Amino acid sequence: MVALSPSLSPSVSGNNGGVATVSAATRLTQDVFASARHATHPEVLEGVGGAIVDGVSDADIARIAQDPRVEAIERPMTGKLASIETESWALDLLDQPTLPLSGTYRNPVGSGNGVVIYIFDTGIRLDHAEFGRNGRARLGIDLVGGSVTHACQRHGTLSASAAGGRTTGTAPRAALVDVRIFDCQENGSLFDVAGGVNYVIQQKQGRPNLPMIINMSFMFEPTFLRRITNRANVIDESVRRAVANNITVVASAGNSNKNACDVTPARVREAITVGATTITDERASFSNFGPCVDVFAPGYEVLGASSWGPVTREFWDGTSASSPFVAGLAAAWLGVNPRATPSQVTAALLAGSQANAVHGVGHNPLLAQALF
Ligand SMILES: [Ca+2]
Repeated sequence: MVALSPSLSPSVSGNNGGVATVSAATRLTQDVFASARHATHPEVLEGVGGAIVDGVSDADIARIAQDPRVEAIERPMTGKLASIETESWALDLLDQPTLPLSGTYRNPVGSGNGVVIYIFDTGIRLDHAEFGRNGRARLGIDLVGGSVTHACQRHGTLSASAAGGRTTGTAPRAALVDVRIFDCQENGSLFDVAGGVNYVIQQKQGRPNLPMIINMSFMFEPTFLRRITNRANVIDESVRRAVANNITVVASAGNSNKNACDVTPARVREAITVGATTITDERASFSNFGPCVDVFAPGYEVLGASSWGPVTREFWDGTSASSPFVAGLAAAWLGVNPRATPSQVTAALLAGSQANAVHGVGHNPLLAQALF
């Protein structure tokens, strides 16, 4: 990924997208890469002011880095899905401030009706009973391609169910849209994250009054091949673009038992970043932590929809589960307050959370609640 200077790349300086903007960025990209012999067909990434180029040698990178129009060169990355293996004690907990569990769960008012949650993941098994028979879950865009069977990888279906599953999710009336950016082997790229965000922004611009949320249950560790300026990572920038377009973004803290500020999208201030807890309100041992985590939610041995069958459910672990639980809670509130901005959604969610409820956390021991 080569990031071009904003002043020279009109696509990064505003939301004026469209054909003219893309053309200008394309010409600039081709010009910058004219000296790299093997850099063929640079693919301009709309909105982030950069381009993806294959076949660039180290010598070419050194030369391109000298170009004053180039801000940064970023290494292609493979992200990690924020899940591990493994009842729904999780919903039970989310409607009450403290233990012990009551054995019951009351859905929030509206249950996310009228809100769209975009699931950036491995794909959703759309015909699963947890999503109903009436198309509450649908395919938005598949950036991976190939011979797709959305049952090839369970992560996306599990994530979708934590957000909007009929018996397993926090917003069982929300619309769920599959944005497939990870393949069956859990490989995903920062470019596809950016592409997915561009897709959702287009949807928002087409229907500006329709409340939208993106769930990102994954984690990337950003690295730059060469950083000329303090230019942000592509994912950081994509999340900020989404929020600037009035789309709430909820992200998993990640499962590395380390500071969430070291990974993206967890570290992005504009996103709602969610860590994982256990049935005893402890931080899950794998959950990332630190000041970049806004709130915690259940993420250990929680029940979700399984992609292996149309009615199958299974247990799973990870901040990948915690994040869509909170995305669903945000959807429920947004459904009742459809004109709210992402910062208002965040404020409402945090205000509704239970303080000092999570053990083993230095910072922000808030536990998400469906109390609004
Ligand atoms: Ca309960």
